[in-house]
Amino acid sequence: MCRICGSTVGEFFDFGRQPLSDTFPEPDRVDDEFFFRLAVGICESCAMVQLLEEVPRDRMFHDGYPYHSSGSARMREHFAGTARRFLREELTADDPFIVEIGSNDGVMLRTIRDAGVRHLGVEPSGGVADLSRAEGIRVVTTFFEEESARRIRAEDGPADVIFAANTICHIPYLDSIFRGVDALLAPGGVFVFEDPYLGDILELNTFDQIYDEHFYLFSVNSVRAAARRFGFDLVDVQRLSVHGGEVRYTIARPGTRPVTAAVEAMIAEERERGMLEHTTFEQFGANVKRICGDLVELLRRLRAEGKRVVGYGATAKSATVTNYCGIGPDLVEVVYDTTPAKHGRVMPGSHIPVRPASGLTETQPDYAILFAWNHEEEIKQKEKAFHDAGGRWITYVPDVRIS
Ligand code: DWN
Ligand code: SAH
Repeated sequence: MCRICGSTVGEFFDFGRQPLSDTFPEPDRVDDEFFFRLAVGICESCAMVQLLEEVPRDRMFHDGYPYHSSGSARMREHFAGTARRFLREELTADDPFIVEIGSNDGVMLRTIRDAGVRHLGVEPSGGVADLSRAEGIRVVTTFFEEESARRIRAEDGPADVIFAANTICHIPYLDSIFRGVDALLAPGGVFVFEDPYLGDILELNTFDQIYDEHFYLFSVNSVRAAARRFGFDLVDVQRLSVHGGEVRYTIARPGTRPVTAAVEAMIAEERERGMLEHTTFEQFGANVKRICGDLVELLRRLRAEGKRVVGYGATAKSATVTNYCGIGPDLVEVVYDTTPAKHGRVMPGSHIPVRPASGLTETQPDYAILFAWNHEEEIKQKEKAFHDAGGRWITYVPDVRIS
């Protein structure tokens, strides 16, 4: 049943039993991993693409949540720019107030703090929330939902901007989110969120964007329908190139802001591209199987030739690739990553060891699969020595290739 409108959800791909994508077990604790059925479908009525099974939120977002948003220079720049735009265009009233849902380690709010503007991060994962607090950012360690939003409104007053990046698509209970936004948002305020775009996922075959935390894969069409259903207008959309292609949605109370032409234009484009037709999703499923087949074939061949293959970037996304395609330590001996919290642990489900990124050039393997393909430019530049010494990158987006 659709989490937004209650209609039937037509399943189009089943990845089978999958682990939590951001839980990296200690090597001797792999027996108590949590698994669920990762399957994805589209609502026959409102076209919202969503998972069929929901993982309880406290299993995913807790004190040990390992993802640190500030780990990428490009993302730090992206969010500094986002904050500057809010400061320039939205936070211009007397004593403005901005709330961020899923503020993580403070990657966006840092710039707001520097400007001396009133702010609050709402972040349930205690570890990353503490990191931002240590930098003087104001954060409450809790889930954003109707109740917490009402509390914030009572204590801090209305928010001129409510922002969320890569977070709203993680939240199945959008009804409660919108009721919370309704309680907290100033009459002329905006609710802005950005998430991976279904159009880009279909075009680039980035099936690894599908994992436990990504409950929804948004399109402009489905977000407009959801906003309307919960009493808001989708007033603007903007494409972003980060994380493999995203859309930033601007939502306001009905009639308070003009709707830009971009909204209708993108919906028309989605219709033309067949983003409402079942055959499009069947084709996507066929592409997923082909890419996995090609990748495993390549890895087996390299293995047979005696080559050393590693992974780079212990991303949440790579949990789907390794576990669905069946890639274990026999094919990829180690995954290198810059996140201290992931070091000495093993990858979810596949149990490939995770080690510090310095190992790439120290051990100089023959090939590295770029699991963090969304940070390709930054990583290839940083790890230039690997390539210069003859190392080669393997990618699987949008097809399996050695570069
Ligand atoms: O939606 C989400 C996004 C924003 O972040 C969350 N559900 C979880 C997480 O997803 P992800 O793990 O797929 O995100 P990234 O940004 O692709 O992860 C990059 C990984 O690669 C991190 O573990 C850090 C690592 N890394 C590295 O080793 N060297 C990253 C860079 C930039 C590097 O140079
Ligand atoms: N905004 C950051 C973090 C994205 S990761 C970025 O774009 O890089 C997703 C974040 O959402 C995690 O830090 C997680 O703890 C948080 N989150 C999940 N459910 C939430 C909720 N209901 N309210 C607030 N944050 C939530």
